[in-house]
Amino acid sequence: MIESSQSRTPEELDEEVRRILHARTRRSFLIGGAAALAGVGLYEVLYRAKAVNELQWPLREAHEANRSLTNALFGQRVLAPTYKASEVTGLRINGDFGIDTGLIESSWGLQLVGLDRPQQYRQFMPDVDLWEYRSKDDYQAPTESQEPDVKGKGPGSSKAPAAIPHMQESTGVTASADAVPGIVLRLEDLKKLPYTEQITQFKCVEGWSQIVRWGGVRFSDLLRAYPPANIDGGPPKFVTMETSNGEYNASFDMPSLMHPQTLLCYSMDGVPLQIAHGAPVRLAMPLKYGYKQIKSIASLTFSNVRTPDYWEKLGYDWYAGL
Ligand SMILES: Nc1nc2c(c(=O)[nH]1)N[C@H]1C(S)=C(S)[C@@H](COP(=O)(O)O)O[C@H]1N2
Ligand SMILES: [Mo]
Repeated sequence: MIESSQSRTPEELDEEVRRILHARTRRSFLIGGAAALAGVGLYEVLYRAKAVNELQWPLREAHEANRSLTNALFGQRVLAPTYKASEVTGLRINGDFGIDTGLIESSWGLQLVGLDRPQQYRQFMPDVDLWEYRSKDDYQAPTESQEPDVKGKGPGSSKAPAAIPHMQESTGVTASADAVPGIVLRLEDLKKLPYTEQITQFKCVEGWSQIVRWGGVRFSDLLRAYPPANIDGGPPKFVTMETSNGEYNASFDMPSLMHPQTLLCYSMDGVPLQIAHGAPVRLAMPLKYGYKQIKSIASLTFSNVRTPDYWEKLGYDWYAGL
């Protein structure tokens, strides 16, 4: 199913799969054998094993081994297959953790934390935590007579007041000690970056898959425009993405994000993304399962610390490669 973008033949890849699988099988066999000799069953080994993020370590090890297998074989050299427009099936809606169905999209901003010299950008905020995501659910519609003057919309305007981003003005007031400096990008900022479309298969770990036409910005293009600061003398190793209320999150290694098919999407089928699909911006990452493709992204933090994902904490694989 996976096309190699480099020059190895399918036979050569097969051979490499066999070699790596063979090495792994021998290793698992040795571990199993040692357990048998010790007079305890594998179940017991699992049962006694200390849980690492809710998953007994031997199972976690298997996940990690899968990761090295995937990496060793394909790394970032392969592309997920792409499809024709006529093959698009659309995407069902699945998972609403952290999604505010009443989000006023014009109040949305993407917080970037860990950039190189964030002060150089006009979107700099001394504390990005102060960004306010507004929701229609919180919004009290004014009565006709009390309609306030908002941004030139005088009384009698038939429309609700336009949402105004609540960017705190930097008045020179010293930021508090736990302030998180960064920049906040608006959708318009993302739309200024190169636009990429791709039609790829979306796979949920529950066992369904659909063909989706995504549009947005390659993560690598975002990074070129807004490069991260080095950490400990090198580029950061991980990125954590979160919804505005922190209810859903996912973290990624940098190579997975730099893959040319990793998109920060704001359109589906050529039209703006629906809220339930993660508007204004969600991730599309066709080489990983759906649960890594976080919807309604509000913040993106560069770090050398790998934060546990929403689903990883519940026992799922962190890497989640197909
Ligand atoms: N914020 C958020 N993102 C999320 C989820 C969620 O519950 N909340 N579910 C994940 C899972 S398990 C899947 S399969 C996909 C579903 O995306 P869709 O609703 O656009 O099909 O979103 C992923 N991203
Ligand atoms: Mo999923």
